[in-house]
Amino acid sequence: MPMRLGRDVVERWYKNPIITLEHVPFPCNTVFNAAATKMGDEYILLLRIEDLAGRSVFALARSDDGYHFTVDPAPALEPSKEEPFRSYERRGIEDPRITYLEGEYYIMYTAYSRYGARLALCKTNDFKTYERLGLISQPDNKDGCLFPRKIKGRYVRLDRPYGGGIGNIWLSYSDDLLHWGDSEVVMTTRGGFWDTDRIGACAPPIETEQGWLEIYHGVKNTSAGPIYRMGAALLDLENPSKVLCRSAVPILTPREYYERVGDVGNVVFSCGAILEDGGKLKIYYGAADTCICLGFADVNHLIDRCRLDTEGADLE
Ligand code: BMA
Repeated sequence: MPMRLGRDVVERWYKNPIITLEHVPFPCNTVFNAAATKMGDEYILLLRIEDLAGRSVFALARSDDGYHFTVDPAPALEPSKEEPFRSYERRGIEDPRITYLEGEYYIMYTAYSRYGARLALCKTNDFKTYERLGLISQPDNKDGCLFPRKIKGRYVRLDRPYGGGIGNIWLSYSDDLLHWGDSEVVMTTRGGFWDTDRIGACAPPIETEQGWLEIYHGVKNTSAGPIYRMGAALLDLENPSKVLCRSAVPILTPREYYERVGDVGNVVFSCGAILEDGGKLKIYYGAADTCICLGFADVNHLIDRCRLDTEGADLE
């Protein structure tokens, strides 16, 4: 097992951060939590950008190598001016996740308003024009992401309803991507662990022969505020509400200055990862709600980590 003691499983790129305010060609406060995908050979990040007024919008960044990105001159998506979206996006659109499904890029994001956070869905096939499809949850729900294929004939999503004051990861099914049900809890917080207070999906699930690999974030509240870390779990391919194994230790924890210090310190928060040939993952993550970073992990190594940690562990 090539895990080095005291190190994170995810390896940071030595040139982190990869996108900061200086890369954004229009005035804004911060750039963080980006969705990631590839369109042909082009790497695409949909960045969450908080404007000077404090409201989040999305902007596109493009790259031909996955390391060096150029941000488009204007936002790609802003809070809608048309109902029914207008009422529910007035405080911004946040934390997008992109899933390539049946020939289209679906973007699930958090619509934020005085009524709370709820999930919304939009699609594009060229990252030039976008079609909002619907508001697909009630509040309070966030961290939604679509699986990249139907399972047993239905679409599936992970999400994070806030029930009983606890944020756990749930799963729901749909026939049309707009109406969701048959909801079940998938993973819960673990008392005393690094993910003791809240958890939520990061990147959309990645299909492997062994199961769906899900990278998720976990929160531990401390006397100095929350710490956001990342972990991994493997879900059953045909019954994804079944957790096969789960990392006991975080795969990434805030340690570097750019993860410790920013608008919200001690945060690593991913909304997207890209699987490269050979099983290497490029994980894009927001650091301290202030910049975007890149980390690498081998898919099999992450799965080994989950399996090793689960042997003998008491998973709630
Ligand atoms: C979560 C989300 C993320 C953010 C994190 C840390 O609730 O709002 O967008 O990165 O808090 O502030």
